[in-house]
Amino acid sequence: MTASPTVAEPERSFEAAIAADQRIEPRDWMPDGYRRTLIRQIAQHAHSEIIGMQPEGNWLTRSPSLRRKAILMAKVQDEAGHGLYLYSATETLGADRAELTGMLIEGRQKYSSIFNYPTLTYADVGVIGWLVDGAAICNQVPLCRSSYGPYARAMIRVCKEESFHQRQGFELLATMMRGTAEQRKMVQEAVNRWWWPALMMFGPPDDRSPNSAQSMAWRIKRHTNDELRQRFVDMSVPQAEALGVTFPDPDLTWNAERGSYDFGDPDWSEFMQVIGGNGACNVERIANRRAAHENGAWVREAATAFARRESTKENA
Ligand code: FAQ
Repeated sequence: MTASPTVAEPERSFEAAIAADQRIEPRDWMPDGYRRTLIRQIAQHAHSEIIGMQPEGNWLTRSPSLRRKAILMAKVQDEAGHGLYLYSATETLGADRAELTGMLIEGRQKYSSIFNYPTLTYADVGVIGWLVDGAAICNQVPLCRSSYGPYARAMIRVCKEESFHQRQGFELLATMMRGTAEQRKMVQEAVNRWWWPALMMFGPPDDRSPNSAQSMAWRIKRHTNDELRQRFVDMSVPQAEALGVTFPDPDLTWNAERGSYDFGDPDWSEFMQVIGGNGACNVERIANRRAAHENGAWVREAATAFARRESTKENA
């Protein structure tokens, strides 16, 4: 990149690092907009992991066997861990975790649309693992190459764990598909309900995505929303065939010329409703998160008091 005489040295170094595909680290100078965009995206991602514990958590007490319960418990705990790494990544940018949680429960920051849909049957647990974690992996593997070091590094472990989640979902569904006609019907109905919301996880179409161009230029995002959505459709169709289920999209057809599947348009007005707070479960999800936050106040106060006492002892 040619250095402009009007651009100050720190900005030049930042632009050169981005152009050379190097990582930006917390101690490096960065434009305010870059910092703000990262805090927005990483905080929304962290909130999604934490709110995302609720739909599957709904089935913890009703898992059909001890094995399934242990697997589901481990998965839900992993999601909590992902939220914590991500909140830590926002702290390296100067954000305050308590403030971010405050913004979530006051509805001033978003979380993924997908977690505002209900989990009606046990097959939903399998479909969330297969399709929702599958979409999350598709979106997050490229984020392992995101330009901001702490975010990119957090994504490596997150993706490894999501990949276990995806396989457990597929294995659960494969087991149900080998079961009774009623179980197969339950799986197909769950796929029908989750397919379109899973496609919406990738965000609005590129021509209606206000943040994509700048995030791509800063190499925070490495692919556009539509590119990743297409990748997800292409990877999911053969998996659906292996399972013996279909997707509820009459326009889904192989396009030999493009070497990809053509597919229909999700209902973007539904997406706007859901991210505007009017999905089936938005109110319940936030009420639960708010209650957990309030019920945990004494734990945070006790931990803070303990840490203060220990540091006084050390300094004495
Ligand atoms: N839901 O201009 P763009 C998981 C918002 S983790 C809600 O395209 P951007 C693990 C967007 O924020 C799932 N809001 O935005 C798990 C923006 O609003 P703002 C979460 C959405 O940021 C599995 C506006 O629309 N993953 O599933 C959504 O460039 C199972 C305009 O959109 C991540 O967060 C949506 N789906 O691209 C856990 C990955 N889409 O802020 C439990 C990291 C868009 O201007 C169980 N994030 N919006 O008011 C990203 O890759 C990006 O932020 C996108 C959106 C691709 C989500």
